[in-house]
Amino acid sequence: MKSGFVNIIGRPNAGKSTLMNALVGERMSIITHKPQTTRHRIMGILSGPEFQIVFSDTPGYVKKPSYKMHEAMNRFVEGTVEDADVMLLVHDVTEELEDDNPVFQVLKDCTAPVILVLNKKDLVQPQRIEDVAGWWRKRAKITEYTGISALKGEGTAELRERVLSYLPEGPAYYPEDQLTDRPERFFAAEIIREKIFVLYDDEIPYSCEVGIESFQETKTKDGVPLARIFANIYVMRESQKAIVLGKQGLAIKKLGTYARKALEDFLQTRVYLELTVKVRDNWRDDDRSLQRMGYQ
Ligand SMILES: Nc1nc2c(ncn2[C@@H]2O[C@H](COP(=O)(O)OP(=O)(O)OP(=O)(O)O)[C@@H](O)[C@H]2O)c(=O)[nH]1
Ligand SMILES: [Mg+2]
Repeated sequence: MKSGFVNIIGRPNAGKSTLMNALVGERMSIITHKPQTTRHRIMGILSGPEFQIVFSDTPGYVKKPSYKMHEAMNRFVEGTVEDADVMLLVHDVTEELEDDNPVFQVLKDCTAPVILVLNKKDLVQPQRIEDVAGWWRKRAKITEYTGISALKGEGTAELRERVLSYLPEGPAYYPEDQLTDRPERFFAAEIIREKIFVLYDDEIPYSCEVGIESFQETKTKDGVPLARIFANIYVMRESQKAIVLGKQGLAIKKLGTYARKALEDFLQTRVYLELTVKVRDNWRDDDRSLQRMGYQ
């Protein structure tokens, strides 16, 4: 039996969550085209007859934290260095190469093997992969590299094999059927947040947090299973509340419909969803709020 912890880090939007979902084979972490989608460390557990890999998806490492939530996100990433058996450093090959990439700093303290995962190879010529790999190898301690497309699932099975080859002998840390360390309501909140990222522009996605007020599994009058979910959307200011609600409540109605459908898909049951928008003054910079929201 082989087992271990495999931590996925990189800059925002590199494709870390897409990769974790592909490696685990489940839709777990939310994915959007906007950077800074993931805000927490989220485990995805892959168990086989002779192995267990505990992946961690992490927030994109923010170069210049603008508020305390960013600092918390960066701390989640820094914490992954300590407990990694293998590091997956994900880099988007379409991105410019930055000599001041803040991920270098994180990697300096890393003693685990680092696999450089050059993602989005579907968007570039093969030579670009070699060039980018060469650039990284001059600047960081890279054990090996591979070009993949997490989106298309190209190279992900091979990557899983490479990861396994580095894992030590060890027991399964979690029951075989456990997929993650997070409860269902965490994912319910994440799914609502994903739809906020998709439907709203500018600063709104970055100003919202979702909290599940209650989550009840019941039945309809006809005995059909039904999840009743009451969720709060926290914004930072009154003016943002007006935007989230929209004219005559149209925007939040659309959000509710999108989120309910996604929740029904995820939970495989009918869902009744009620969304309430609340102002929690400048929550991104407020220690107490951040603590209640699980950032500290
Ligand atoms: N073309 C292409 N797009 C990809 C690939 N992998 C991910 N993407 C896209 O890149 C965007 C970001 O993907 P995510 O998985 O959310 O990236 P992330 O690194 O988790 O981002 P943060 O959570 O914001 O740090 C999404 O629009 C994905 O569909 C890939 O292999 N090819
Ligand atoms: Mg992510």
